[in-house]
Amino acid sequence: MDRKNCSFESRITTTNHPLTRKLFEIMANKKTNLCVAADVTTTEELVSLADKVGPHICLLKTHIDILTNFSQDTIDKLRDLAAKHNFLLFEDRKFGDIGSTVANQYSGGAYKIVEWADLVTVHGLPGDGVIKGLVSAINGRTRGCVLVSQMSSSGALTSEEYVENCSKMAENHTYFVVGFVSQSSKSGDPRFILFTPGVRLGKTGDGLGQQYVTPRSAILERGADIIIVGRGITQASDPVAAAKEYREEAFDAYQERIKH
Ligand code: 5IU
Repeated sequence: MDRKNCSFESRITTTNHPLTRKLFEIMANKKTNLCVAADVTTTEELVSLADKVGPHICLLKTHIDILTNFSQDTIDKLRDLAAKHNFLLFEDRKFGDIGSTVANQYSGGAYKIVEWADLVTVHGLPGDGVIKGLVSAINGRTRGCVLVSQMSSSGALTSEEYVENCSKMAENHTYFVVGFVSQSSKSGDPRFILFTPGVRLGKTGDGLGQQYVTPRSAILERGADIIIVGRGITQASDPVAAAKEYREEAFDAYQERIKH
């Protein structure tokens, strides 16, 4: 069973991870495989954007530390909107330290990420202690991580071997790892979700190393299950219209892929 030929519905039963299952269910029921990267810098903008694009997304990706006015209220509102529109919260923290440190970064500090983010990103670089450290901080909550196995930026140091080793790490920790942030599909394992950033219509880069492909190319050529779109939506003159456009293009490409 190759991941790329399977519907999201049919992949639900391939995994016991409650968040992988939930995400497949949301994608299948809402008919969306769009994740918006909500890279805005105030709570007001974040909450307003999440409410507007909420009906069109399966996942909202945040960089919570770029907010200038973060507070518990930010989290209360985000969680309410996630429940209202049925999407998950995904903090792109890219944990990349020893287990003991990431456990503190996950559960403590100003952001207490473990209390509100369903999913977080993690670098495999430190070895699997990074995963064990995060898991030690969960305390019975339903949480998961996405391993960054390749980056979209030019000159990224993620070699083929690194990508392979991230796949092995994921296979050893399926109780926590939901999938990969990647630019290509190495694993055909239907349990793992492939998230692909660096997606934008009408642009090939941002002048600071970001490299873009279209939603169709991400899904049909690179094997993405979920596309992650930031400025293509947040900086559009009409973010809701843009979200609809990316959503339709991405879901159509997914449907085309599973037909073959
Ligand atoms: N992001 C990437 N590339 C990566 C990883 C994460 O762009 O390889 I891992 C993040 C950075 C930003 C979003 O939050 O995804 C993409 O935003 P734009 O669509 O605005 O470029």
